[in-house]
Amino acid sequence: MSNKLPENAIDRLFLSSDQDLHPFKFNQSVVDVFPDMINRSVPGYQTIVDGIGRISQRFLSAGSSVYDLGSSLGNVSLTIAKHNMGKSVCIYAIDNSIAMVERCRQHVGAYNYDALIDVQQGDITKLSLRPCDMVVINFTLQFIEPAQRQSLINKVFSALNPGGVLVVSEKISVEGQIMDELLIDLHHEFKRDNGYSDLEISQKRSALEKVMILDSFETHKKRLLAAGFSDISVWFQHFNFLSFCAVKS
Ligand code: GEK
Repeated sequence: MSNKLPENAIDRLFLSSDQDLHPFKFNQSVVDVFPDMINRSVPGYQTIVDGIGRISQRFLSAGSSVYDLGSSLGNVSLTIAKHNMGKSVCIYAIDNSIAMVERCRQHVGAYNYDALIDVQQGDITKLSLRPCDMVVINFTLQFIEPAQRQSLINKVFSALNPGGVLVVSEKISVEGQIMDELLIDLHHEFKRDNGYSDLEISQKRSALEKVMILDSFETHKKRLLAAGFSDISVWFQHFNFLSFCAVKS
């Protein structure tokens, strides 16, 4: 089944200058190039996914439940399944893009781990969560309306069992203009080094402007503290891309 997936399709969505620039959507065209897009755009993406698998190993036990919120093609679900073989964990992979969900089902179906990976279409702001030991929001909170972020994190805190962990990865803004500009510039250089042109970089930036709203780490931390998390720590940073853990004590 996996050889039917266009895993090697190159992201050229923002190449031409005469296109109508609509706000960015996770539609079929994005799904078709998603593996290439995320690897060439997000510094450390594979390291983060691998790290999440390793973190999950420390928090999950036999029969644990986990949520992968904004699962896209299921890379987080798969790394959790891979690092928890023999525990029969149950992973709920949720995404609101039907094109993502369909491709995700094909993708996870090509692997043979003992985890149950339940891929469902749903809006993570409306979903009720069952009790669980881990929740991952890998580069998805930034696409949620800022006014809805606190209630989402509160809901995650309530669903986590004591000792459970939330992992959030985000592109961040930095409080301080010089550092903010430096990290943005370094990220654009990363994209140029990965073959994106200046036009592609600026057109993608415009398309994302109203749909991807960045918070600073300070804002993320305040939100986690307000929800009730006490043990919060960054475990990965590459330029303005961050991943952090929050444990429910
Ligand atoms: C990965 N975590 O590969 N409800 C559910 N899904 C949503 C919502 C919502 N309200 N809003 C956006 N999404 C993945 C990468 S991508 C990040 C996550 C990126 C989904 C959206 O459809 C998309 O699949 C995902 O969140 C964001 O580890 O492409 O930069």
